[in-house]
Amino acid sequence: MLKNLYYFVSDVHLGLRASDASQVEKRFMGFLNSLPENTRALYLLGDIFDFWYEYKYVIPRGHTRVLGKLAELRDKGIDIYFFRGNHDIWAYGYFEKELGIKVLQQPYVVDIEGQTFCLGHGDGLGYTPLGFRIIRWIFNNRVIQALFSSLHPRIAFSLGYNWSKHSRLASGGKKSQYIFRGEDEPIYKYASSFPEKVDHFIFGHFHTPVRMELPSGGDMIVLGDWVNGCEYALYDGEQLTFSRYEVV
Ligand SMILES: [Mn+2]
Repeated sequence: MLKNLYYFVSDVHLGLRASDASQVEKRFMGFLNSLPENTRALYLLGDIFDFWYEYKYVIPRGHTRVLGKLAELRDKGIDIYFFRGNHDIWAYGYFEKELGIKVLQQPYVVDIEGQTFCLGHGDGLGYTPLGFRIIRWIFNNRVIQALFSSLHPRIAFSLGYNWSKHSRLASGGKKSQYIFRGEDEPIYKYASSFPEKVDHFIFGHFHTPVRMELPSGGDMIVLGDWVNGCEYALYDGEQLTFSRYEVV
């Protein structure tokens, strides 16, 4: 009897303007095509798209192969879960209705075959500086979203792609917006002081592949991105492994 497999990825940043977007899509497609028959679920932990903005009747061009593949995986009975990242907050129902993907809210605590997982994109968990909280409020504000939706897509997407590029290059480093400060990182403190017993925390967002033991005895995986490393986590009902997808 084959084990059920559960995969976790984040920060693919499909459509990224600053690098070769088609290479990122190719790598991610290679990964999706490599998922074995006994895959039970795929968890997409945010920022799968570098900028996703969805209108009532219109979705962004591009990403065709990935969207088709996700639909195919769903049709084969594989569960797919999606967390909005800070680059793809604006998913309003297309993933659920068109692809049958379940959109989840972080922090999402779930028991998978006897072990407890806490999942999310990871931004805004734990201490968040005021500036970021204001941005998060603006991005999640319904009235501002409605105003943004009234812009012509040529303008809206030009703003979106510029924001996305800027946010990535903002605080140092061409590769990532973030420097992960290990145990000083608010997300580590968040996981360490989580009120429930959790075996595994898995987050994205920081573009820094790292696995840390927690004082509680559990552990925390921060996934990397698919522009650089292509990391994924895999749980087989017993072990949780953290690997790099090797392009074949
Ligand atoms: Mn992010």
